Formats: sequence, C-alpha cells, structure tokens
Amino acid sequence: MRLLTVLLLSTSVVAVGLLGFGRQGPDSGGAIAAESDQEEEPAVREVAPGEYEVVLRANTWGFDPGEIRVPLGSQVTFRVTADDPHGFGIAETGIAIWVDPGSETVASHRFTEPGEFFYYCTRYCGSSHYMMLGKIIVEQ
Ligand SMILES: [Cu+2]
Repeated sequence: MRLLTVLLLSTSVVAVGLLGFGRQGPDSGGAIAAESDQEEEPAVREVAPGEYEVVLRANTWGFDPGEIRVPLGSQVTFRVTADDPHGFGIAETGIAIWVDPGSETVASHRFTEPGEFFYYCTRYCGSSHYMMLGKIIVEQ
C-alpha cells in the first residue's frame, strides 16, 4: 500500500511537470491562447514607439517570417498561429509555448541585448522538427 502511494504521488509530480511543459516563465510577459477564426498575414510592425508586434505563423517545417529585425530595447509581442501543432521558443527569453491550429498564442519580451536570437519549434512535430528555425536580429 505504501509503495502504491509513493508510485501514485511520483506519477502525479511527473504529470504536473508535463502539463507545465510548453508554458513560459513569468518574466516573459505571459502566454495567452485564444481562438481565432481569421488568420492575419505574417508581419512585423511597430505599434507604438519601441513596441513591435510580430504576426508569426508556424508550419511544417518553418516559420513565416523566418527573420525579424527590431531595434535594441524593443518590446516585442509575438502572436503565433500554426497550420499544424507546433511550438515557439527563444532560449534567452524564457519563451517556450505550444501553438495549436485554430488558435493564437501570445508571448512578449523586451530585447535589452543586441545580437542574434534564434527561435525554434518547442514541440516535436515530425522528421524535420529540428529544421524549424528563425532569427531575430536586435540592432544597436
Ligand atoms: Cu516541431
């Protein structure tokens, strides 16, 4: 009986850990998934001084756009949609989200270091999953 309890408890811990996977850390602006009927075309636009919005689409196997340029210090909000189940992550920012077809997932980050930051799929999606890469260039 005691062994069974230990097994059940450890299984629960693993399950909670798995449920948490794919969500992002608290300092990245939160992730919100919302149903969306209309998909906007991929774009990068300045919505206010120093604030950018990226409409990003994940597909098999790539991202559109595949390259984004923003000035140093920009607050960037990523609105991510997908044609198939995919993910979106940027290691240096703590952003690691999952994206499902038919919904939009939003994550935000302020880029305070210049350089190149790669984004990638965070959810195994098939043989070319590891090819799903894009690049953000933060210009000084
Ligand atoms: Cu993938």
